Order: sequence, then C-alpha cells, then structure tokens
Amino acid sequence: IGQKGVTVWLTGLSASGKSTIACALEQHLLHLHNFVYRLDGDNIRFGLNKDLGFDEKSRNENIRRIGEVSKLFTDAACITITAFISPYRADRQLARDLHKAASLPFVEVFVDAPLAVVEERDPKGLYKKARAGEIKEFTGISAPYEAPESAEIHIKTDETDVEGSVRIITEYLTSNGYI
Ligand code: GGZ
Repeated sequence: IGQKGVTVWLTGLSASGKSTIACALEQHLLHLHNFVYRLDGDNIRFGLNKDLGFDEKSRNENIRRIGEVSKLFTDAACITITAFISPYRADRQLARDLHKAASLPFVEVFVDAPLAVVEERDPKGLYKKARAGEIKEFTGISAPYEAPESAEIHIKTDETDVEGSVRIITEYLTSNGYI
C-alpha cells in the first residue's frame, strides 16, 4: 500500500460543525479507497476517556490521550480524523508536537463559527442550559475557547457548506501528497 498516515485535527466550538464535517470527510475519503478512522465523543468520551469531565484538567487529559491515540492510528498509515472542541492552544500544540516527534503529519482545521451563530443553532439546547447556569464550564459561555492562530485550514461554517468544507480539506490533503 502506498498510503501514509495523516492526522486531521478539527477544533471548534460545540455546534460549529466538527462532527458533521468529520463524518462527511470520512465518507468521502472511504469512497476514494483510503483507510480512514474517525475519533469523536462517541468512541472516546464514552470509552477510553469515560473517567473525564469538562473541567480544565480533564480537558487537558482528554486531548492528551486523543493526541496519543491519533498518533498511533496515523503511524499505522491511517487518515485519522479527530472531532473535539480541544479549546486550549497548548493542548493542541502538544498533540502537534507528539506527531512531529514521530515524523507524522498533523493538519489542524479550525472549524469556525461565531458564538452568536452556534448559540442560535443550539441543536441540543446546551447553550441555553449553559446560559441558565445548568451546565457549568461550558465552552464559549463559561469556559474559554482559544482560537487557532495558524491552523493549516480555516473554514467558516456560516459561509461554507459541508460539501465545500470537505472539498477544502480534501484539496489540502491532495496538494500536500497525503492522499
Ligand atoms: C463543552 C460540553 C460540555 C461543556 C458537555 N463544555 O456539542 P456536543 O455536546 O455534542 O459536543 C460537546 C462535547 C465536547 O466534548 P469534547 O471532548 O469535544 O470537549 S473538549 O475537547 O473540550 O475536551 C458537548 C458536550 O461534549 N459537552 N459538557 N461543559 N461541551
């Protein structure tokens, strides 16, 4: 097989579109006959990381473990797509450094939507609950989101649809020789 691995690290607020883009990207790359694995809350926060909550230390550890796991998948020549808020710059940098130390490529994708937009979307009613104080330390409301300053890819999901987002990421992966 010719495929080399790459980690595609999506970061952004809750309801910014990370999971939707990750699923669509996974499908697209599978159709192109790539090995792909997607890490998200469903297979990580309910399994490996079910001991972790949403305080700052727990999020640090959540992202540290996800960085290590994505490194392993990518080392196994997989296209690894991660979809976590990963709100702290230092945590994303640590995940990037882990890959760098293993000479594995890491592509950070800022899935960007203004707070007003994600709060309006509020598909699970979490922002409403956070505003009411029913959820503590909610990202964007009562916990920080440190936006990337030099992500490889920046997608504004209030201006770009899912297909457009998948195209932007796929073109980046193609032009850099990852797929
Ligand atoms: C942010 C929270 C919180 C708090 C529960 N803050 O939109 P969702 O529901 O389906 O995705 C969010 C998910 C965030 O988990 P991550 O592992 O991506 O977070 S981090 O990278 O910061 O560790 C949201 C839900 O969990 N959720 N409580 N307080 N999001």
